[in-house]
Amino acid sequence: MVRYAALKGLYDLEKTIGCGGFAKVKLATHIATGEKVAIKIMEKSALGDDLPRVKLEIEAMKTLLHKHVCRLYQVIETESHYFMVIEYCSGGELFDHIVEKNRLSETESRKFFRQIVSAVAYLHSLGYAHRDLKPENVLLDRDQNLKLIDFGLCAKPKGGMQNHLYTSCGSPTYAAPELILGKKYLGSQVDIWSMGVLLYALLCGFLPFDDNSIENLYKKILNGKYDEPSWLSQSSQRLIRAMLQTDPSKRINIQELCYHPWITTGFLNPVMFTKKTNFEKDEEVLSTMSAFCGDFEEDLWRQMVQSNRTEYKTATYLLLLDRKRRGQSLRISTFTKSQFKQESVVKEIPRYKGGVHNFLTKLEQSPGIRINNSANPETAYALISKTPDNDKADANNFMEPQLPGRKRLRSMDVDDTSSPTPSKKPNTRSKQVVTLTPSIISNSSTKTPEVRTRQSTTTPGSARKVILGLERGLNRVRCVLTPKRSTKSEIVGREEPTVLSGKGLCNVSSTSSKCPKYVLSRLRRALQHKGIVCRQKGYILQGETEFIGTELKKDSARPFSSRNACSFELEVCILKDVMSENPLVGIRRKRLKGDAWVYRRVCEEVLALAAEDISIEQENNAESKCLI
Ligand code: 6BB
Repeated sequence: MVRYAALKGLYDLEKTIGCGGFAKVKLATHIATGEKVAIKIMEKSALGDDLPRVKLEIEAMKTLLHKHVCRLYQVIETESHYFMVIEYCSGGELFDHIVEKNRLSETESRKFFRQIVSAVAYLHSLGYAHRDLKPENVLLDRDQNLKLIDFGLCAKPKGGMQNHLYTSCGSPTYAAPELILGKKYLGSQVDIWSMGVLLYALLCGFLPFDDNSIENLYKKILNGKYDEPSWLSQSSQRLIRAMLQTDPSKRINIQELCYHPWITTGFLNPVMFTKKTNFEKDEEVLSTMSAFCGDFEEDLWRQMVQSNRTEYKTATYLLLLDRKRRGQSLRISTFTKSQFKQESVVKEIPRYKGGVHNFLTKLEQSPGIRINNSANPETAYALISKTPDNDKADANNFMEPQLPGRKRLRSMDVDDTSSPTPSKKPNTRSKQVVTLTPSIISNSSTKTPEVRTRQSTTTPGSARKVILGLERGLNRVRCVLTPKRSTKSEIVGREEPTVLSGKGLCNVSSTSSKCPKYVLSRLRRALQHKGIVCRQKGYILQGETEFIGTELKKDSARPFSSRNACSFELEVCILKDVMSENPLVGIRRKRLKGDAWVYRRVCEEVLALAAEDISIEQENNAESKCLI
């Protein structure tokens, strides 16, 4: 694993959750608070012409403070890297939530869509256009609230949002006609179009404009014609039509959207937001930090405001603020005391050549290792009145300062399952529950020709039932099972398949076969049949579809991504269900890179093809062929 000196003592890095272009996103623990964060890591040497875009992304995320925009806690710039420490969203992508449910009800769609409208109205009010709005860029937090991510393509037109932009970028399926035509366009108007596609995807479970050929996809978008499935209410249809107007001047604008009857139904009030850009001053959090690091509250506050999200202290303050909002105790690990001291000593903030604060300069002055200062009389114990709770906290090197006369928040977090122990081994196998059923698109009236063919001709009903029926069964039992993976599962290229149960059963389709090797061979055959190159590691097949998309590159911005490129993993595993005695053989899927909808379609097709074979095996009662 790559170790980054700049993060040492501050963040414990865990697994990679996203990777693309020049950036990767890793899960991490903020050591001082024990809170989970996401860290976007960008290597400067790989940025090239994209450097101004990264700077804009950082500037935007520093400015934007909204409940439904993923919060930036800290930026660390070193000579070689940028590290953006961002809010953790344990619920994963909205995209997976849609796939899991096939499509969302109007009520749930409205709840989510109001949050998106609120975030986008806020961005626009501050002069920013997102330009890459899609369900993959909307994450869910632990409370099922949406958070917008990826401001890597955002724009802040000089002179305000009424000024035109010229760069074609974003994802083709969400791109407005004026973008495809390469015309000048207004950022606010292309965002509204993408939101129309997004709302359609929420309510329908598929895209309004879709095609394997990028040329046909563009034709469909320019034509502006899409199917309106029968389950869409009149009001939903009207709103989608207002957003998917090919003529941008006729498209609904963000103010009208906030007040649209579909948006206000059941809520009475329109979507609203406050235009703030400064985080609030919370005396309790400040005094907790002041008690911990010995700085005066006012000095601390000034440092945090002036340093503009470059300090570890600011990240700690913001994470403690989040804990307080959730009703959790304010605690700081004594392990990090030396880091805070270091920041207090450096009064003049050193600046890196490029103008962004250089955190490494300070780290080079520090010992660079985590020191347990709990024995120091100035530190933890002088500030904490000893209680059984505090003893417990000390065991984890966390302190919960208690100042005289100050009301203390709950001392123990009943619902706090994240480990506050910095040294504790992270859970490297957390997954989201996603059910990918071959039937998703069969309900739709907007099937692509290819999908229609597969369903009507290539996949016999029995084969589809083999996967589909069992998946439904899995949905039922998923919640009551205990998460458990066999220890062998961590071994790469293992000889035995991974055993999954409970929470591990997400993104998993069950099969009717009892023989993992047989399923593996059928999967390999299906991938081969589809012309997908794959690599095998034990029971894992890694497939990659080729890049055949057209790229529209203008200026220095990221072009439309190649439409058909995606890489993914299919793993044959054993499904253990406490409700039934017999284990099943399942297929777990995971998107590694590329377009989410392409991934979904490829998986559907490969699984359907493999299911055909498996159902034949079942009919022939061919379990005895298990030694293939
Ligand atoms: C972020 C995140 C924040 O993720 C691949 C790209 C925040 C991701 C997260 C999660 C799942 C589980 C736990 C945490 C800012 N920018 C990008 C981010 C990008 C990846 C999202 C998932 N798909 N929390 N999480 F997504």
